[in-house]
Amino acid sequence: MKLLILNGPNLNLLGIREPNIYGKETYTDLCERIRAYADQKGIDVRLVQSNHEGALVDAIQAAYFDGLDGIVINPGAYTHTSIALLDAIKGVNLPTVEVHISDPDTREEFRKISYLRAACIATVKGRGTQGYLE
Ligand code: CA2
Repeated sequence: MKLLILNGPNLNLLGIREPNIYGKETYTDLCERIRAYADQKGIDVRLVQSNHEGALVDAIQAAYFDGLDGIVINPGAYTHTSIALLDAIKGVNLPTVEVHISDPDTREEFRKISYLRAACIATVKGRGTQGYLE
């Protein structure tokens, strides 16, 4: 099994700012932890982070064209704005899980809407970076 683990804007800043919300682990630490866990499970992972909406769409499409089996996505703030990412996930029809480190439903009003949720088979939120492994 091969999965795309896709992270959106500013998630490369993990561990650098706002540790009270997003924890102390850096993006590099997170990637290493995901890779080690996936190795144990015999899962091959493609780890991608981008601050650009179009690059995230390209990564979703590449997962489809390259025959990957599913997607784990933390779309960052594009969660709350991006019909393009919703359409990309619907378009490739790969099983996709939405992950949020924090629980956006308990934060500001504008974080309560997820455009992507409708296209995802599950949402994991508020579990810290452990949520990626779940
Ligand atoms: O809780 C999550 O994982 C979010 O997807 C994170 C997004 C936020 O816009 C969503 O509402 C919820 C923000 C990611 C930014 O990450 C940072 C990490 C460290 C320092 C600054 C930003």
